[in-house]
Amino acid sequence: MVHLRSILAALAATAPLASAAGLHQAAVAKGLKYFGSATDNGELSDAPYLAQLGNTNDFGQITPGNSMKWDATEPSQNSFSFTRGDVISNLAKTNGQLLRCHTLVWHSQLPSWVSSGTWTNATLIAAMKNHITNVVTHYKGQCYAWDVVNEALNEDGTYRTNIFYQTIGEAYLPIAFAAAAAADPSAKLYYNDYNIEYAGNKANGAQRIVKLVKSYGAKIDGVGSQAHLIVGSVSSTSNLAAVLQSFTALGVEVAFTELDIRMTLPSTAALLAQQSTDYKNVAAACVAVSGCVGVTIWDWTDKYSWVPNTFSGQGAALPWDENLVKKPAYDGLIAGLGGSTSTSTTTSTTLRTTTTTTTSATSAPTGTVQKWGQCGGNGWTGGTVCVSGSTCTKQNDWYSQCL
Ligand code: 9MR
Repeated sequence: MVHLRSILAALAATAPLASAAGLHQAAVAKGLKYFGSATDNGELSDAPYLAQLGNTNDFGQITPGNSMKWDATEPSQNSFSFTRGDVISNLAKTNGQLLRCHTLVWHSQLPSWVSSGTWTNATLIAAMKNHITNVVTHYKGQCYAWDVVNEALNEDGTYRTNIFYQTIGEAYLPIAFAAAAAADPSAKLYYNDYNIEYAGNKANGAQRIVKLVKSYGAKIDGVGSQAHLIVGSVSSTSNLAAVLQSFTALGVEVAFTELDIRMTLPSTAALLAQQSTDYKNVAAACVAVSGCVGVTIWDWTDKYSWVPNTFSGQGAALPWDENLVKKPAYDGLIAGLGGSTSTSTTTSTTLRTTTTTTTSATSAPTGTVQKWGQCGGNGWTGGTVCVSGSTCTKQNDWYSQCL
């Protein structure tokens, strides 16, 4: 893996600039499997939205935001509905994109027949296995990965109290993974959670889950770090990478699975510039870790972000604005993925904004690199001179950072 990543990076360094014309292309040039986006049925009647979602220069992978969840797929016991999920799996096929399937066991968007049912250990295990077996079998061979269990942890790293934990205990996790593996042996099976981007109790809890599943002899292939982040509060690339490495050290791959970086509205040039830097740091962290396979943003335009509905007064969390116009965050992602922002301009569609006053916040490929920015590493073609007050510091063969 390490060798493949460095070979790909070396190839990318000598490849024509056009090889990094978009987010997915830049990601693949660095040895990642994909850059992708969440989406769902309600948005697909929006023609300009659909066109950009299918732009595989930017998106080589999609995730259904809602339509494969338990309430959508098994609204009443043993009665399955795959209509809306199939729309997304078929779209992935039509577009030639990888599909991340989301999610099998979660306390939320759980129909009340499960959450408020009367269960014994045996009956809930049977119902959970029946759900997993039916859904995973239906999509067998189509999912690059399944988020098997989602958000099982409290912030302090203890298990969240949900119907599964209350009734079955922690064994529900390995039982779920084993059922998914039996139904589709080729899908990568992930534990997925938020606030595990930073070292601490919750990230430790996710590591404990990886070990637990393995200790039962069940298969777990990955940890999904959702990365619902806040502008100005995103840690450095090296810190983000170190946490990813704490998972890969356990023999699993990692991905940023639901990335968005929200701000308190209204958005300003300064906030957009900071957001661009934050996006760059997240993307660069995935590039820096050989077991990090991809980055998925939780939809690509502010028009369809979940953030304003959940966090009052916050939003503007995605790299495209509500008018489907690219924000500085797009160039930040390209820079973090080691691509060329100038190339993205030459190949951009009409969705691209023509002027922006805030791009100076993203490190120009050959200019001075800001503090925390990438300044070297195998395949790096960007700037190598740090702004005064910071020094280019090697983190690993693929990543040096102005610190
Ligand atoms: O994007 C999803 C949104 O449309 C739903 O209203 C919401 C309901 O909980 O779920 C959103 O997706 C969540 C994902 O499934 C798990 N991690 C948190 C995401 C944002 O809430």
